[in-house]
Amino acid sequence: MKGSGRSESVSVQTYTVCLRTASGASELFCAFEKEITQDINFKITDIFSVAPATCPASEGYSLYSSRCLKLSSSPLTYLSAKDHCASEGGHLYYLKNTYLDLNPLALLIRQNQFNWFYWVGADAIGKSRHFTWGDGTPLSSTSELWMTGEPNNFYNRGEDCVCMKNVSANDNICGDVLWFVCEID
Ligand SMILES: [Ca+2]
Repeated sequence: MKGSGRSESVSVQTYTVCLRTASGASELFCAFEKEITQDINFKITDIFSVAPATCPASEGYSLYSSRCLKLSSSPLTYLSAKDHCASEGGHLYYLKNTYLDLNPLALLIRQNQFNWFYWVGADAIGKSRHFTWGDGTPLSSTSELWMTGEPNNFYNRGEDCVCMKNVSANDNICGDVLWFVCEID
């Protein structure tokens, strides 16, 4: 109907558009937009940011710096932990951006007074020691995320899965039974 005639009545629709930043931050940048149907131009009338207000409570997730995270209630192997997060509609936690992703994890660790190894969502299974996060983003062996001396594939025993202690990473054998952190986006 756009531009189809002067005699048309002008209708105004107001709606909200949200964009997730490419870096993976959970904060959404939103804009109210108005569209006047006789005018193909959109007018942005306000810009603001919003964070998710709640997490799916039934699954035990809580907000940590605007991220819906959960520390597991029991330990599992890496692949079982990965499946467990997926069964809840989430994934093992990714740390693709140290600046953005460490703080929510640090909060979770501190608030749960947790001080042991836990799985996050990166591995090199079938990838010849090239670690990637679950969405395919590479985790460089020179990343500042690793503990000093890691990843070391200790005794060449096939340390193809990534666990953390506090907020530093270690390559570890995937069959170890560890706690883990899931995130729901
Ligand atoms: Ca190691």
